[in-house]
Amino acid sequence: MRLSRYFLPVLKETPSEAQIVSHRLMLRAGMIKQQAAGIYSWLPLGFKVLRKIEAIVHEEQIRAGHIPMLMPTLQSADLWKQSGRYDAYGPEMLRLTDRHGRDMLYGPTNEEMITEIVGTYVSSYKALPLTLYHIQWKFRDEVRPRFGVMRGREFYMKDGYNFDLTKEDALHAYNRHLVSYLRTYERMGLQAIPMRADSGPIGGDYTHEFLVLAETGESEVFYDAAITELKFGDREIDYDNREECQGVLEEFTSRYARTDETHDETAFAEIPEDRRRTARGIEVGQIFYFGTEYSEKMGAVVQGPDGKQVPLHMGSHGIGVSRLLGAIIEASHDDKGIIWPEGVTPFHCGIVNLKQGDAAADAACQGLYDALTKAGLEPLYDDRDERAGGKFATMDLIGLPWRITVGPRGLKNGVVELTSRRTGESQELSPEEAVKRVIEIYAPHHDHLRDEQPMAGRSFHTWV
Ligand code: P5A
Repeated sequence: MRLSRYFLPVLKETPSEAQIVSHRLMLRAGMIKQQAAGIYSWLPLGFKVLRKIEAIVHEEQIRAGHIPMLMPTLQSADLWKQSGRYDAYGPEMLRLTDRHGRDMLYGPTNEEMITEIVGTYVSSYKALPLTLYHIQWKFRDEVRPRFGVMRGREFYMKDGYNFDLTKEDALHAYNRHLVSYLRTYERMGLQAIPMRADSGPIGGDYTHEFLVLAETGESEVFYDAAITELKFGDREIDYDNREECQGVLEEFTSRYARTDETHDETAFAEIPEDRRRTARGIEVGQIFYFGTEYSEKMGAVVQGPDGKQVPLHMGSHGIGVSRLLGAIIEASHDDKGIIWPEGVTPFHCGIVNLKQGDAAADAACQGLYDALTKAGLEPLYDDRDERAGGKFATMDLIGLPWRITVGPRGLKNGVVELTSRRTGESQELSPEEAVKRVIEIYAPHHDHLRDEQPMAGRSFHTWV
């Protein structure tokens, strides 16, 4: 993309309504625009990151064997009357009436609808295990929408639902989700710690929240610092292997880590004092196992191996896809702007032309642009006729992790400069070497840069 042809309405002023850094930076970098309290338009740059995050979520869900689908945003109130949550949900539910006077609502979550779907089509245990998910807009009429996309009213969520014959099978689904979530967040450059949580209105005995530590987080958390040493890394997991998934769950939940709702002072006091931490965190996901409550109410009953009719064991699992943009920025920025992790960056590399109109500089920039594009990467070429300082400030603000700077002086010596946004370190390289280096940097994030088939036949079609 050439910046002169893009739509990137960056703001010079710091917007006064934004209280936390991620909200400020998203507004300043021209990623979002507020349309009403807690409701945003996703401008091109923000939309691009949203799609990258969504693509990672899809890939990791599909890797774990979960099946994508799409349910509507509007739901019939009848479903919720059946589960008993129509009244229980209270003023957070946005209720509407259609022209025929039918009660409708904008879905805050989809337990009822998916259970009704599965109840309609699945009649035998032979169709199990089954985990369906979608990524869809939700609406919760929050009392205090704030912090931009972090606590919106309209927000984008991945929500998945498992259907199993037995509690044991459903707990394997729970473990599988925990493992796939660890992998998902790490690919986005985030450490999200699973913490024992309270199940709230969803109900059930088993639940973990995933928290990203950040001073601006809305949740108070208590944990053993040893947990932050754990890394999922690039281990290959066989998601069908129960012991393996259980093992990862045990490893990542072996240390004390709880939200304030489940905090236990006595257990906390047993952690050596130098490892005891009280901090704040951003909840980027939550998983639940809640048994047969919904399946009994919504009629998701199947014939078991012994011919008897049994209600299905269920769980639900959510990732705050739009909230993740805020969480990533809270975890990765400096006083100049955002620093995107390579896994989610909207463009892979900025190209800054120090002297637009200089024949050699223009040609070198175009050459870099073409070479990176041909390799399957997306550069953002600042081809505007602006002074260098302004171009650097924009690149720093929007946070591309790598920048190639091209100027007539360097070109005389056959070099351009490759700069890391994170460390600020620069290297002088020939244009060819710079391209090679950028490809190497992104190779771990893109199958095609490693000459490999993308997850043979299982990759979600991405169009970012
Ligand atoms: C699990 C999936 C559920 O709704 N039902 C289906 C379960 N869980 S949850 O914890 O309530 O939400 C899942 C994740 O969605 C994000 N989230 C939000 N993001 C932005 N603005 C909001 N107002 C908001 N509310 C929830 C969180 O990341 C949460 O973990």
